[in-house]
Amino acid sequence: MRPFTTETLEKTLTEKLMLNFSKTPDEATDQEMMKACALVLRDVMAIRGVETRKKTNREQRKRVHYLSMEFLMGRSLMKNAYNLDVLPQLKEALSNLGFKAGDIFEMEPDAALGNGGLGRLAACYLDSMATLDIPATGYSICYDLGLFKQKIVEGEQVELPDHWKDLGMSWLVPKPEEAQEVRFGGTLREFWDNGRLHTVNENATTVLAVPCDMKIPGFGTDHVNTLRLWEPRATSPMDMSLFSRGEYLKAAEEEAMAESISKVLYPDDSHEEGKSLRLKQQYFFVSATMQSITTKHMAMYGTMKNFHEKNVIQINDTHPALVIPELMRILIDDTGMNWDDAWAITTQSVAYTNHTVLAEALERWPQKLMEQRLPRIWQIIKEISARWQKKVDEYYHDPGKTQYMAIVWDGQVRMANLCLAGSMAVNGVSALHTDILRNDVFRDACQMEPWKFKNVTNGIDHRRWLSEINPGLDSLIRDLAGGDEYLSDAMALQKLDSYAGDKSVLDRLGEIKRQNKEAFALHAKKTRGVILDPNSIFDVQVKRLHEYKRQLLNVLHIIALYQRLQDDPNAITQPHTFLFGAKAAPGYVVAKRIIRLINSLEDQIAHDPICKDKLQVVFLENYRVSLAEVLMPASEVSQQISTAGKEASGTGNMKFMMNGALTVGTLDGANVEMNQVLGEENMFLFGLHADEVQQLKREGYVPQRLYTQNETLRRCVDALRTGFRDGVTYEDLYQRLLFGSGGSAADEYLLLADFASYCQAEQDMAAAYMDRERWNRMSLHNIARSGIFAADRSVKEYADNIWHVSHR
Ligand code: 26W
Repeated sequence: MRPFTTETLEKTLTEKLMLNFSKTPDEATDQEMMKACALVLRDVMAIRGVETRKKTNREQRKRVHYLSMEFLMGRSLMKNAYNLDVLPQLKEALSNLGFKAGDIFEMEPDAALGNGGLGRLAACYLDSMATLDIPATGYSICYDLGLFKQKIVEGEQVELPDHWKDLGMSWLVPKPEEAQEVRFGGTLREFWDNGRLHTVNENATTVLAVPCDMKIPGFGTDHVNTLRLWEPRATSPMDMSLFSRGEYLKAAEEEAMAESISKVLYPDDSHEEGKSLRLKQQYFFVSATMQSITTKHMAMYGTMKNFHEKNVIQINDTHPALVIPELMRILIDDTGMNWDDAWAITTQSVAYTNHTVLAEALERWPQKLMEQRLPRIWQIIKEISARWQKKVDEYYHDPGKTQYMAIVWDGQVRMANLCLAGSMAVNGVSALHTDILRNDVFRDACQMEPWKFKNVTNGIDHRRWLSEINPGLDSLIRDLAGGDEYLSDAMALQKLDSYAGDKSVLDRLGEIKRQNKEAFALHAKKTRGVILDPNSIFDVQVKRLHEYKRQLLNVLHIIALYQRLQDDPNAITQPHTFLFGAKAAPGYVVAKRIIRLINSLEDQIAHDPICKDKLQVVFLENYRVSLAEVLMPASEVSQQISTAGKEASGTGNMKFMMNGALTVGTLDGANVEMNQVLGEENMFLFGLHADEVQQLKREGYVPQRLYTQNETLRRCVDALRTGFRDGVTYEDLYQRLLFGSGGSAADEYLLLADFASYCQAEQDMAAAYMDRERWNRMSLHNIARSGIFAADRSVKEYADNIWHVSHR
């Protein structure tokens, strides 16, 4: 049911402004209006949230608890208005009150409580879980600062703090009455009572965890779920007795210690950090979450024996893996259960999703740190480890396997192995990735317990990533594919396929893209002062900067094009704009150098008259959810060019596809499944396959040989050494490709091996672009067949095959 008409919305907004800011609409600022909108929608969601909870309780339904260190939510105003079915009414009401809806939406900061794919996936799944009427709660930390804001200063990335809460807080409701105490450090005391050994954690430092709840409305339903973000507080805020004894510095210190836990989001998505603060963050949110879940369960059922029947704990990578020992601790220490019963319940409650096979991203914690910071948890992990080791040993009788599968080994706790032991399900995020888990990374665990291993290919919220951000395309789809059916059934997009021969439809599709390109060009001019040419191909690579994602391969190809233009100014007939957007982890030196390089190249090409109206490179500063929302509808080429076997799935690839961009890509992650629905003829594939990559590495890969043999390649790579007109040279990147550096092998990610094949794919793509009708047809097929990449499909698979919860 639509909660407002334009008129009632106008009235309610006016009241809100009055009550909260003592202002009438004509006095209110855009900021105040944005807050008023948030508060008004929040009220509706609060009411529906209560109904949802009551219904769930009445029906005693199983609940999903989705734990993630990251939720990359982006903006919520337009999204919530959309899901509550009041978006047109809100726009009209704002306009009637003298505001521009677009300006109000622009006021909202992104809630960037995440790095990249893993965090955005969590946000998309929240939307689908609510839409499918699944009783689900997300849990994370209420970081004070989101992911850093990126500024480019003289070509280099500079990180600035992201104070998202100033305005972003409007969506959050603190629930101090549901606070939990989390204990760190201290000592253990054991004693016998009633024939049972008890363990108590004494002299621990306690930190209070206060939930801040954000409501998540579903689409086409009144179901409303919650994202619960934990905020740490010192247990005794500013102890007054300390004050009177003149020890207020100590009191302040305690408060600062507690609050440091939620200061920042770790900005690294590729390297395991091993820092004590991160361990504190993990245990803080995991312990608060488990206590909150079990307390509610006990209140409702009065027993923990049926916990696994009524709850499922989904963990987003290993970051929340401490739920396993934490649930054990609660079951054993707080409810007096024996080990075996507690283990049976735990291992039927927890499910683990893996999101990366990069060795350097697999979390390991120093045993010492665990022991000091979390003595009881460490004790439980030791016991889990010992029992798991025994099981493995009895199965394999192979010391090599025992070592590989060990949870505690060589002074370290390996979180992935803890998850394999303690979960009922382990899943990869694309068919290829799951194959690699089954046959390679987790091979031994999979042979021992094959039933645990599942695949759930990722998906995206197509209502946000298509309907909401691309109104032109949305209206074409409504005209061709049976109205708004596709919003709740993304497979309905398939109906577009039957228009492949309809010239007028293809023209309209081309026109929509053209308009989106113009809108993006306007945006780029306003925000960055760059002039884009809407007649050129918009060829886009946006994602975190990492060597395995091979932004550098893209750069090498652009250098090749540039050099070709030098030799023959008529070599390019089709103008080409290469757009990049990427944040580098602040400590990832090579990634930052690649950003510097892209900016040097942008500058070089911009100042070369030969390139005018032919070639342009643009580095888009501060890539984030809200920038992606204007960029995706305008994109024509999607660069998905990771070394095969390295990108677990990719989800940007799906956003491009849904908005009609064509993919230039390797057979990696979900590109493989895109290829299955599209065929070779609707994308531009290139490069080594995952097995060929492995084979080449085994045989011994010598990039210098390719460098010597391939003249074009040699000239590009040499250009790194020579540098550009800004006087910056890239000898370091040159060395890294040809000889390796910093402990990494020469051309670790096989750029040189895939170079020739990549250039060919780009050439085929540019040729296809010249035939507008053919291009638009390919684009139509991409949109039509993107339905399987809707998050609704993924979440249904989790619900049916892993969670065993009912859904709409
Ligand atoms: C410990 C540091 C750290 C932090 C985050 C290591 C690894 C991560 C994530 C697992 C990285 C990540 O975001 N992975 C991405 O997850 C997406 C959603 O499944 C996939 O689509 C991407 O392919 C994968 O790189």
